[in-house]
Amino acid sequence: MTDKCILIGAPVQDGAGRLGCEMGPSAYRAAGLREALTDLGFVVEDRGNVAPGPACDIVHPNVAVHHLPEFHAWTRSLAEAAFQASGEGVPIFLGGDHSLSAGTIAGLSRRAKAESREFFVLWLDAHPDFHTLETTTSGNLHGTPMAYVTGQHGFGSFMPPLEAPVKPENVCMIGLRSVDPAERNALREAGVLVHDMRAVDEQGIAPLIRRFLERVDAADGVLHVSLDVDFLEPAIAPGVGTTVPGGATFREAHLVMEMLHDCGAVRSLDLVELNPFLDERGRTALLMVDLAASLMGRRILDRPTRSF
Ligand code: 5AB
Ligand code: MN
Ligand code: MN
Ligand code: MN
Repeated sequence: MTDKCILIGAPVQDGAGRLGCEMGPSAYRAAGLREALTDLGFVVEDRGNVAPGPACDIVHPNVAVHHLPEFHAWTRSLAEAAFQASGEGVPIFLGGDHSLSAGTIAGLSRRAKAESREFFVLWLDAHPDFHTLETTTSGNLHGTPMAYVTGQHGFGSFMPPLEAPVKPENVCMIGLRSVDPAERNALREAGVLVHDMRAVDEQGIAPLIRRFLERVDAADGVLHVSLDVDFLEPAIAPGVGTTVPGGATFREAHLVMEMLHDCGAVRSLDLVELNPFLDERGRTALLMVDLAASLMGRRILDRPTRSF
């Protein structure tokens, strides 16, 4: 990893079904993300918040779909911001709902291609977010970014073209416990590597992560990590609109982050779906900052004492 971290706020909330994610970037700043990274020895540059690109008129025949023009506009500007920043340091995207990953991953994958590196994504989430514009029934576009970036059917005339679609077999999803039937079929057909919560319970999270990281290493690949707050057990991370019981524990989540740090392949990170309006005295924001610090190299024994 380089010694430079670039913080990029992505106050996106139109992809979610309720308001509040727009406040996410401010909450991460208030929770001390910059300070945590500075303490680790990084040079931290906070680029402030990205603004969406110009809006255009697009309407999809699926009447459930809402805020498609905004999704398009954010995807364009975030893809550009991600492409630029990933050439200069380790970008950390402060969400914002998960629709922002359509943009960040599109830009990061373009960067990897420009550098002739194999690109991988680790998706830590209760949900696969693998709906197409046709299959979503909620119409909430935070349920679609992985389908978009892997070039699934039907985004072509509605969304910015992808310069470098992500290979579905280079995506590993861990923590899933809420998958819609259309997503289940599409994931299987596309060949995405999926580990649901049952796999975590039966096999332990470490072997699942290790196997994937070995593949990244064998390909000398670069890895992007997309961390949805709802990957975590709601009891420790209540500040999210889409809680699903049975999430990753504090210890599992930290272990994943520490293994990711040790592998040395992580080049970028999304912190998504934090809804500060639903949080309790900032504890979810603080936990996400803590996890980001673990990923960037903080050892668990070095964590400052803090009660959650
Ligand atoms: B999140 C659901 N599959 O499409 C849908 O939180 C949930 O970014 C999507 O993972 C959850 O609305 C999106 C039911
Ligand atoms: Mn998600
Ligand atoms: Mn989710
Ligand atoms: Mn969510």
